[in-house]
Amino acid sequence: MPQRDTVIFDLINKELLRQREGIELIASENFTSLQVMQAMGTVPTNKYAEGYPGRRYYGGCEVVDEIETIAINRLKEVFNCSWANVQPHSGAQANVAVFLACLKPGDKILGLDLSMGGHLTHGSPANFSGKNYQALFYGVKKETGMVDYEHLEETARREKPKLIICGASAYSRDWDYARIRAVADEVGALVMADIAHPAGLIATGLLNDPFDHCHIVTSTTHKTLRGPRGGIIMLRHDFENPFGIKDPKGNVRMMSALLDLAVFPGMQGGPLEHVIAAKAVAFGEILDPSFKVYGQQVISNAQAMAKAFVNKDYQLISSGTDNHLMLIDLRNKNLTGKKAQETLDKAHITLNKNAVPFDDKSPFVTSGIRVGVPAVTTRGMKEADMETVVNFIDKVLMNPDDAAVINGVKDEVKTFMQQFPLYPELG
Ligand code: DSN
Repeated sequence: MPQRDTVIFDLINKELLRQREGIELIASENFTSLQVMQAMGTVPTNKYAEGYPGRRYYGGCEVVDEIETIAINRLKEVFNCSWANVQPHSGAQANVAVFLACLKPGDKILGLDLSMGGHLTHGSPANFSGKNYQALFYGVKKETGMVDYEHLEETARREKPKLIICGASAYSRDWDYARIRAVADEVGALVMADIAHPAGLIATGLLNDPFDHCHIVTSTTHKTLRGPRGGIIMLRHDFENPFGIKDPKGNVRMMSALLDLAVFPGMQGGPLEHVIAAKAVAFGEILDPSFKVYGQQVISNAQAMAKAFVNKDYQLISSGTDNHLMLIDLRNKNLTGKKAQETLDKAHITLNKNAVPFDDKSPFVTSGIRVGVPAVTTRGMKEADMETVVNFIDKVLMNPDDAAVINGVKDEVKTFMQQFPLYPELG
C-alpha cells in the first residue's frame, strides 16, 4: 500500500481548523453530524451499482441495495412522498434529470432570473438549461423585492412554457406554489420546485409545502437538510408525462420511471453508494424531532440577524426574511459585494458577494452580499449571538482598509467561536 498522503491529510486538518475558527455565513453551507461525515468515508465507495435496488447491472449489490432502499424510504417519509430517487450527485444533476424526463431539446422553460436570485440550472445561458432549452424568465418586483407573480403569469400565458421552475439561491421569502400551479394548469405546463435552499425548513413544516402543487420537487441534501453533498428528486403524486416523452424503447411510462431512467442511464453512471449511505443517515436525523427544533432556531436566528442589520441601516432586499438567508444591498454603505466578501474573509467571517435585483454591477463585483444562518445555527448560536455576529461584520465593513481593526475582529471571532465546538471528537 502507498504511504499515508500527509500532504492532503495535513490540508484536510487545516480546513477543519478554518471551519472551527471562522464564522460560516454562506447560506448554502452547513456542518453535517459526525456520523453523516463518517458514513461518507466508508467501503460502499468501492462498489459499482449501476441501476436501482433489486435491478442492478453488477453482482454483489445486496448490501448497497439495503442502504439505498433505506435512504429512499426515509426520504419519502421526510417529505410525505410516494417516490424518490437518491442517486443524483448534486442538485444540478437532479435538475438535468428532470429536464431529460420532461422535455425535448428546444422546449420553453420559465424560471427565476439568475440576476434576481435564481439558479444557473433554471435557464442561464451559461448552463445546459439555457443552451438546450428556450429559457424565459420572471423576476422580483423592484419596489418590494418579492417574486413578481403577475410577470410570471403574463409570461406563462404569452409563451406557454412546458416547464415552470420555482425556487431560488438568493431569495429570502416563501413561495406561493398554489398560484404558480394555477397558471401552469391554465397553459398546460409542468411545475418543478427546486427547494435546495429551504428544504430543511419545508421538511419540518416551517415553510409552505410545495409537494401538493408542484409536479416534481428537486433538492440538494447539504444545505438546510444538513446531509452530505448531493441531490434528490421526489414526487408526492406520480403521473404520466403530458408531452409524449417515452422511454428508450418507445413505451409510455409514468414520470417516476422516466425520472429513474433520466438519472441512470440518462445522465449518470454508477451511484455514489457511500454518499447515499450518508444521505440515509441524514434523513434519519431529519426524522428525529430535534431537527424541527433546529429549523425553528434557523428561522429565529435569521430574523434576529435581519433585525440587527436593519438597526445598523443595512438595506435588506424585501426588508426581511422568512427563511434562512438575507440579501443585503451595500450601495448605501459605499461598498461592493466583492470588497465586502474579501474584507470579511480577512476577519474569518465567510459569506458571498451576490448580485441584488436590478444590480448595476457585474456578477464578479456585485452590489450585495448573501448572508445565511444554517451553519452557525448548527454550531449552537442563538438569537443574541446574531447581534454579536452583525457587530463583527459592521466593524469590518465600516473599516475595510484598516488592517488593525480587521485583525482585531479576527482575534475576537476566534475567541467567540471557541464557545461553539465543531467536531470535538476529531481532536
Ligand atoms: N451554489 C449554491 C448556492 O450557493 O446557493 C447553489 O447551487
